Amino acid sequence: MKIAIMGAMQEEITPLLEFFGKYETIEFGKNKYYVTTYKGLELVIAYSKIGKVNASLTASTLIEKFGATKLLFSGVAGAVNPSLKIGDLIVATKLAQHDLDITAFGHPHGFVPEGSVFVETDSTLMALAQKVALDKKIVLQKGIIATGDQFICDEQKKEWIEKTFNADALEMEGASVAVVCDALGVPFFVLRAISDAADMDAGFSFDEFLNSSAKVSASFIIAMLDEIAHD
Ligand code: 4EZ
Repeated sequence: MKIAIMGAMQEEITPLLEFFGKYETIEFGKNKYYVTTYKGLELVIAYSKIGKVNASLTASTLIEKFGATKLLFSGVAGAVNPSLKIGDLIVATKLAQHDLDITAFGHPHGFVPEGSVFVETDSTLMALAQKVALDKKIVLQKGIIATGDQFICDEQKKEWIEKTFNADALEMEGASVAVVCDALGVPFFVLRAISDAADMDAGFSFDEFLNSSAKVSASFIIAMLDEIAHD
C-alpha cells in the first residue's frame, strides 16, 4: 500500500512535510513529489498548483508514476453551508464540477456524456475519518464539495452553486481529483478546512486563514495515517 497525500498549494502540504521531516524529493512534470515513510507506511506527497488541470496531472502522476493505491487530499475551502465556520473540517461525500456546462444540449450542470454529475468518495476512507473524528473528539462535517476553476468571492455565484449542486463547500481541485481516482480505480478522499465564506471578503479571509486552516486539515490527515498504520 502506498498512500498519496495531495494538496493544491505549497501551504497546504508544508505542515505535512514539516511533520515528516525527512523525505526524498523527485521532480516530474514541473512539480515536486516528496517520498517518505511513516510508521511503516509508504507515502508520496505533492501539491499540484491551483486548479482542475494541475490537480488532474498530479493525481494521475501520483497514481501512475508513483504507484499510489490510496489518495488523500488535504487543503482549504470556501464555505457554502453557513454552519461551516473558519477552521471547520469538511469531508466530501461526493464532488461535482460547478463550471462544467453543456446545458445547451439539455444536460445538467456538471455533466458530460459517459460521466456523472457527482463522483462519490471511498466509503472505507470515510468510515476511517469518522472513527478518527470520534476518537479525537473532532467535529467533522460530511458534505458535498463543488469544484471549479474560479476563486469564488461573490454571494450570487455562491448561492447558484449552493442551489445547483446542494454544495456545502467549494474549492478548485477536488472534483477533478475525484474523476481521475474514480477512472483509475483508486480509493480517494477529500478533506478541507474552511478558510473563507466565498463572499466579498473571501480574498482577505483566505489570506488570513490559509496557513492555520491548512494545518487543521493536515493534522487530521496525520491522525488518519496513525489509524491506518495501527490496523
Ligand atoms: C482552491 N483553493 C483556493 C486557492 C486560492 C489564491 C492565490 C481553495 C479555496 C477556494 N476556492 C478556498 N476558498 C475558496 C473560494 N472561495 N473559492 C475557490 O482550491 C488561490
